[in-house]
Amino acid sequence: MSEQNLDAIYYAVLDGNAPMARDETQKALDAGVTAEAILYQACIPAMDEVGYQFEIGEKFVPEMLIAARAMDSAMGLLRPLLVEEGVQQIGTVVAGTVAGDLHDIGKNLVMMMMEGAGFKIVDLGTDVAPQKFVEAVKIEHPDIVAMSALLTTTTRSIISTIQALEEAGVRDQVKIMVGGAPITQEFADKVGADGFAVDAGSAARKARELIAA
Ligand code: B1M
Repeated sequence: MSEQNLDAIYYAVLDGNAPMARDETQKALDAGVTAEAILYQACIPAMDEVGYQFEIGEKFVPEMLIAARAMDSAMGLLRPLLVEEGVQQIGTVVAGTVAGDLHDIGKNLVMMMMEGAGFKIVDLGTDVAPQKFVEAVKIEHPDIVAMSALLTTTTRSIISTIQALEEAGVRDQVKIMVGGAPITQEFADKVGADGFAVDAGSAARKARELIAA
């Protein structure tokens, strides 16, 4: 039964059918499938397939967008289940998708998992200019600045944001975490970030490690 549930969610997200994605997610939860299984075995693989079909010219930007909306409708049900409630706050994270980049699904997942790990999250949204990160650091005094980039071209914005933090004299007050599909450990090391993670679960673990260090 759970395989069938997961397949139905996968195809609902792939086809960009938001009501079906939500209904099938509810059915799967009622059938005892975990929120984590739905996220990692249906929703994320469906978005990967959307990306692949975009690459080979079988899907276009509007279809990516409606798939993202379908995933978001499933996330409406999964979000509260993935975030543990009542966790003691262990630090503050200022998070955003860097300048020029509008992708926010991955960032939102990362924030959700970090929130579940006990962090207060200050979400700056998408297309966040370097100066906006700087201002947020000055106002919020976070432990971590988390930057997400999904486009090869916007990895440059990570570099300019780190430069802006250095120029403002606040770089050493925070740990910097970077992530997103084009980001690697090698890139993180090269730009002088303190942490990198491949997915939302390991991002939350890394954030805890960074503030414990
Ligand atoms: Co875009 N897009 N897109 N897109 N899009 C990609 C990223 C792409 C790989 C598709 C492809 O060609 N296969 C490609 C980038 C190629 C490249 O540069 N290497 C691409 C492109 C080209 C574009 C446009 C340029 C298309 C165009 O207009 N011609 C355009 C750019 C707009 C802009 O940003 N300025 C564009 C637009 C869009 C939409 C707006 C239509 C939509 C985004 C909607 C939204 O986010 N609200 C969209 C989508 C949906 C995608 C794909 C299909 C899915 C992205 C996603 O949500 N994945 C994507 C293909 C793909 O990823 N397979 C694609 C699911 C999500 C859970 O994964 O975001 O990787 P991800 O996040 C993961 C990890 O990366 C990691 O953890 C997350 C959860 O596990 N992670 C971190 C992320 N941030 C982290 C931070 C951390 C640690 C880990 O620490 C701080």
